[in-house]
Amino acid sequence: MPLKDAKNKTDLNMGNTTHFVNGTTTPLPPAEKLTEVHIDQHKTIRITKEDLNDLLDLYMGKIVQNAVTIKDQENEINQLQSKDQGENEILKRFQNLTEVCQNQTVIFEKNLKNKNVKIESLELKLKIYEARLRRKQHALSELRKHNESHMLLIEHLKLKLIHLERKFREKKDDLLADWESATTTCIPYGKTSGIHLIQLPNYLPFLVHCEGLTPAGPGWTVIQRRFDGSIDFYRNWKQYAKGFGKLNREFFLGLEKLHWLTNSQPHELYIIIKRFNGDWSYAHYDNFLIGNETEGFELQLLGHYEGNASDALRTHDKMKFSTFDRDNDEFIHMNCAVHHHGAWWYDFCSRSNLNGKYFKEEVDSAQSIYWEPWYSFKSLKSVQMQIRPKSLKELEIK
Ligand SMILES: [Ca+2]
Repeated sequence: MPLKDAKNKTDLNMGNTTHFVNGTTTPLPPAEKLTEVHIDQHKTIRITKEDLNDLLDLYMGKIVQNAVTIKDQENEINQLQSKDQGENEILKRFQNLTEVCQNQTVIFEKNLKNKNVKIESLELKLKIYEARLRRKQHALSELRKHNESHMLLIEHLKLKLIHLERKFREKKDDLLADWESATTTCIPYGKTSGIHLIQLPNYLPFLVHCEGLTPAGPGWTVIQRRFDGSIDFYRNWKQYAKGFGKLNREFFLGLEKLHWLTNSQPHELYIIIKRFNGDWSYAHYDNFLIGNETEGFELQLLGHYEGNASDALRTHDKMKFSTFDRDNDEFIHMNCAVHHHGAWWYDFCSRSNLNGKYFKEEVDSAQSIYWEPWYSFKSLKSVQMQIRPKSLKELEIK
C-alpha cells in the first residue's frame, strides 16, 4: 500500500507529540515506546513500534508483491529474450541465406559473364560465318553466271560442231566423189580454182590446188605459193620432201609429189611473180622434170624459156635441191640455203630464191624472195609456181 493510503489509516503529527489511531487523538505513549523517523533535516516523525511493524509489514507485502511483479516481468523479459533469440536465429538464418544468395549471385554473375563472353565469341564467329556465307553465295552466283555462260558456249559449240560435221560429211562426200573420179592432173577442172584429189599410178592419192583463173590459162596444178608470210619456209630436207603449208593459203606441195607428177608425163612450169608496186611478170619453161630423192630432187629439165621475168632459173638447171640441213650446192665453203635463208636448186649460189624469207615490204636482201635480174635482190610481194601436162598446151595450140 502506498504511503498516502497509510496516512488515511494513520495520521502522524509531524513535529508534534500527538498520535492518531483509528481517527482518534490519543495521548502520546511513553517515550521509550516512540521511534523517531527522520523525514528530512527539518521534519521528524515519531511513531510507535507497532505502527512501525505494521508499516513494515505493509511495505514487506508491497515488496513481495513487487517481487512477484518483478518476477513476472523477468519471465516476460525472458520470454521476450527467448523471442529475441528466435528472431536472432531467424535473422542469422536470413543472413546466412542472404550470404548464400549473395554467393550464388556472385557465381551466377560470374557464369553470366562467362556466358556473355561466350555469346560474344559465338556472335563474332557467327559474323565470320555470315561473311563467309555471303562470299560463298557471291562465288556461287558467279559460278552460276559462268555456268550459264559456259552453257551458252557449249550450245554454241554444239551448233558449230553440227555445222562442221555437216561440212565434213559434205567434204568427205566430195572427196569420195573425187576419189571415184580422181584424175592424174588438174586438166579436168579447167578454168576453175579449187582443191581436188590427184591419183597417180603406183602413188597414194593426194590433194592439190587446181588453178585455172590465172593469165596462164586452165588446168594448172599449183606447186608453191607465197603472198603474206603466214607460213615459215625455212624448213629442213624432210619437210621439203613431204611438203608443208595450207593448200588454200601458202604452201609447198613437196619434192616427192613434184617428182611423181613430172615423171608421170611431160610437164611445163609457169611462174608468176609480183612486186609491191603491183607490177607482175612471168617465166614459162616448157619441159619441167624433177628427179627422185636419191637423185637429190635434181632439176633435170627446164625446156625452153618464154616470158618477161627473165630466165632466172636457167643457172639452176641440173642442180640438186638444197636445204639448211642438206648442202647439195656448188659453193664448197658455204651452204647457200643458209646464206639465202631458203631452200632451192642452188648452184653458186642462185639467181632466184622463191623459198626465201618473206618481207612485208620491199627490201634489198639476199635472204628475200627474189628473181634476178628482173628485180635483183629486191623482195617480191607474191609468187606462184604451177605445172601442167604439156599435152594440154599442145592441145591448145592445135
Ligand atoms: Ca655448199
